[in-house]
Amino acid sequence: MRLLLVHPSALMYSEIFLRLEPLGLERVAGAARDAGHEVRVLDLQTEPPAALARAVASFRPEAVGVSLNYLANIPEAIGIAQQAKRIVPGAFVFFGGHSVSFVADEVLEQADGAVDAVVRGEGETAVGPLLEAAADGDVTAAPGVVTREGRGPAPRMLHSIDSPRPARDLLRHRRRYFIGELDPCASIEFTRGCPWDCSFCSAWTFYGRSYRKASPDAAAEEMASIRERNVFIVDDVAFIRPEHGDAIAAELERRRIRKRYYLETRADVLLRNTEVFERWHRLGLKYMFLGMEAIDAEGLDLYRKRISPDENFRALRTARRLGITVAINLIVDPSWDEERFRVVREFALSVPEIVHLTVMTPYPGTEVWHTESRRLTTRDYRLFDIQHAVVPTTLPLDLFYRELVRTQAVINRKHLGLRTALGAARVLGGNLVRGQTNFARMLWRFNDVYNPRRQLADHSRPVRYELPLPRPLDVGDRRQLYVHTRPAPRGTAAARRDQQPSG
Ligand code: B12
Ligand code: SF4
Repeated sequence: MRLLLVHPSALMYSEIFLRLEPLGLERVAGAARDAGHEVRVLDLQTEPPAALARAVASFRPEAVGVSLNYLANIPEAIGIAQQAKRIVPGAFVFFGGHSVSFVADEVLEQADGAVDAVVRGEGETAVGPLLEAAADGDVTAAPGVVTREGRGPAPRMLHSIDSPRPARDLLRHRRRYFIGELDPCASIEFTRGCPWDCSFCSAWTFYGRSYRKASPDAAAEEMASIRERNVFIVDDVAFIRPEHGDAIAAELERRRIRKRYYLETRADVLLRNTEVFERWHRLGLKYMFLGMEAIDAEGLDLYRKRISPDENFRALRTARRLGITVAINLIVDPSWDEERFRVVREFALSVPEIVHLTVMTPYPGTEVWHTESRRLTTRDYRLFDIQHAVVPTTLPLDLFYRELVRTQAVINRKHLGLRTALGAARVLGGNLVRGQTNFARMLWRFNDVYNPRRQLADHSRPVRYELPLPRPLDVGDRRQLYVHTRPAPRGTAAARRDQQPSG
């Protein structure tokens, strides 16, 4: 089949800091290609919206798949589906990805016939059977598939994440992916899933708390095949198992691969496995993202982070000692008042790290989605981007945004202070010489994008598609939140049920 895979455009607020390759979609493309299909990928993060109509009209795809990791992209994705159907009415249109897996039935209803199916869970195992079934005219029995007729069998999990390889060669503008000064930057996955269970996060519910590791040899082979000098490691928490991080490092050392790396981890993992981070620093690890979430014990307990403020601060000292630059994330609670914002500004100015702020947002697929007692003030998908308040704020909303942007601006200015600006100028010079302008543009765009009036005005846009309301759910039974559940032992009633249509 001719398959066109599409990634929606980037969310404005994230594009300031980074724009990364759509690794999940590339892996789905790799699996479809391995199954013998002719595949093209269109990434609207790096192409203008008009590229979609051109691609559909020239390629005449028989199937169009859209990646929906982000709730905020759902209205745009429905528009993509409608446009594809208008140009090629017979095309089979399907959605897949992290967020849409939690709201599949509702999105199918909202798309009103423009979307034929939604795939829940991992796409590599689903895409082959799905396209085969689509060619036969009935997809209802394909694993992980939801149609307006109901749900097919449970989604299947990849046994090993070593393959398929992401089809990186199908992306046309690889030089447009970057994160901060790592420009251009590719992405890679060493592990999949997270064993923790933070209440605001859906990484663990998507994979049913499972955790899989790529083999060190396959990880190093893939790294060797990456042309970019910079690599973002997408794992939710890097190097939970130090022996795995060490084994990959050993393979990279053996192959003499040197790149510059950016990764995400937890403070307790950094403290426990400091040696492996030290070794990776020697290999080129430059930046690390630590989801600290809160600066006090009360906040950390609230998010069930299972970590103490002391561990967080010790981790920062450790990273500084290793010479790794840290970006910290803090969750802004809509209940914050001016005093709370002031305390956070003071904290941000007192540490040398880069500080990011994200607004606490209950998402489908998270525990807080079902337990958060504050009512939603909006159900506009586009505002669920963790830069908008979607539950009542203690401050009037305009003041909340003023304080939020003021805090972000203070932090931004800190990073553009004289010493940093000189450092940035050096990096910029190097990047511009190599023709990389992503980082330069990002530095000057802050005030265009972060603007309290604009953020407030976003709440008054006409709303066409609304997020469904949370269903009451007993979160005592975790499996109810999962997209993937680990396969039940063979021969049991649960195993037989897994093979049956679930809708
Ligand atoms: C890397 C990453 C990013 C990258 C995105 C790179 C890109 N363009 O894809 C960056 C850093 C830019 C990013 C930004 C944001 N992210 Co992010 N991100 C992740 C992260 C850590 C890993 C994603 C990844 O690459 N995984 C590896 C690949 C192989 O898996 P995958 O993408 O999920 O793809 C698989 C399936 O989803 C599915 N699939 C995917 N696409 C398709 C398409 C089809 C057709 C099919 C059939 C299947 C399918 O199959 C794939 C293979 O199994 C996830 C957490 C997670 N564990 O998933 C959060 C996550 C997806 N991000 C999240 C959020 C909130 C954001 C931001 C809004 C805010 C922020 N500051 O983080 C921004 C907005 C991005 C935007 N739209 O512009 C949330 C999503 C919440 C939600 N419900 O919307 C997550 C779940 C983190 C979390 N724990 O809450 N993110
Ligand atoms: S926030 Fe991080 S540690 Fe917590 S469940 Fe999500 S990915 Fe895991």
